[in-house]
Amino acid sequence: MTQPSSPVSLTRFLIEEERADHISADLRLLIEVVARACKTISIAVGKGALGGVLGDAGTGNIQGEAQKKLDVIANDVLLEANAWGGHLAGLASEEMDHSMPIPDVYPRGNYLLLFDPLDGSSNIDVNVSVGTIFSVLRCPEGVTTPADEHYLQPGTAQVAAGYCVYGPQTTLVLTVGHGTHAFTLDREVGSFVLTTRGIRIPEETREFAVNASNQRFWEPPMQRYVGDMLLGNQGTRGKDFNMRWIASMVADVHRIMTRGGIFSYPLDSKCAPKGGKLRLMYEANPMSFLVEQAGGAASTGRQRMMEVQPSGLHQRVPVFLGSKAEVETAVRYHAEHDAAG
Ligand code: AHM
Ligand code: MG
Repeated sequence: MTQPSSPVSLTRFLIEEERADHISADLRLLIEVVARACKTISIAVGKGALGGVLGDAGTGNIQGEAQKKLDVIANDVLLEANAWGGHLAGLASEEMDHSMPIPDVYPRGNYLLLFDPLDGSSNIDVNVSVGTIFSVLRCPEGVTTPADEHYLQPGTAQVAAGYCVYGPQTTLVLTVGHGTHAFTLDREVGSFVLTTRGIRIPEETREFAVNASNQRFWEPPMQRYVGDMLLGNQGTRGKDFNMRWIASMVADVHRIMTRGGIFSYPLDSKCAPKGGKLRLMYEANPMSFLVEQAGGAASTGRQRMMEVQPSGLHQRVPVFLGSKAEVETAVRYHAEHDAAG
C-alpha cells in the first residue's frame, strides 16, 4: 500500500540528515534551536507597532550603527536560546563587539555560531521583509574557551549556514553542505515544513540587485559592468536587464534563490576604508555557502568569497553572488580592469 505523502517537518529532515551522516546530533540540536529562535523573532516582527517593537533602541553597535529595538530583541532571543543547550562553545553577533564563550554554568559543545540577528534593519519600521542570517563553524581542537581569533576561519570551513526571511511568509533556508533547502513556517502548527528540497539557482539571469545611488562612488570595473547591463540589447550584453533592490540582503538573496539574479554590494569610495559594506563572517560567508550549494557562485569580485582568510570578526567585503554565469561575468570585468593596469 502506498503511504500518503505527508509534509516533512524540519525536525524530520534533520533526523534524516543525521542518519545519512551529514550532521552530528549536536549540530541537529543547534539548528533546531536557531530555528526555534527564528520563530520567536518572526512573532515579534509580525506584531510590529502592537508589540511596541518598532523604532530605535537608543544604542549603537560596534559598527557605529544605531540599533533598532528589534536588532536588540532578536540578538537577545538568539543568545538566550543558544546559551544552555550544550551544543555550542561560543557565539558572535553583528550586535556584539566581541564573541562570547558559553557561560561556565552550562556545558560547552564543539560548535561556534555567528549571526546577524536582524538583517535589513532599515526596513523594520516600514513593514518590509527583514531576516536573520547564521553561520556555524567548528571550535578549533583543544580550545575550550573560544576567543575572537578562533572564529577567523574561511567560509569553506562552515558546517552549516542559513537565513530566515520574515516576509509575507516566514521561510528558513538551510544548508549543511548537501544542497540548499527551504522550509516554510506553518503558523497554525508552529513548525517549519520542507517546501523546496534542493534549490537550484538558474545559471543565467536578466536581473540585478544593487544600490544604484552609489554609482558615482564605484570602482571603474563596476561602473562598466552595470553600464553595460543598462545598455541592454543595444550594448555588448545583448539583452535587457531588470533591477530590484530591497535593501534587506536576506530578501534580495531569497529572490535570487527563487528565480535567479545577481546581488552586489561592491566596493565604493565611501566604504573602501572599511573594506566594503557587508560583513564577511555573518553575512557574506553564510550567503555564499547557501548560494554555492544551490549551484550559484559568490565572489568579492576578485576572489571566491569562501576562500577569503578572515582578519576580523566584523570584517567587511565587497559582495557579488547569485546566478553562476552572471557572477563570472562580473568577475571578468574586474579581471580585465586589473590586467589593463
Ligand atoms: P544591516 O545588517 O545593518 O541591516 O545592514 C545590511 C544591509 C543589507 O541587508 C542590505 O543589502 C544593505 O545593508 C543595504 O544597504 P543600503 O542601505 O546602503 O542600500
Ligand atoms: Mg546585516
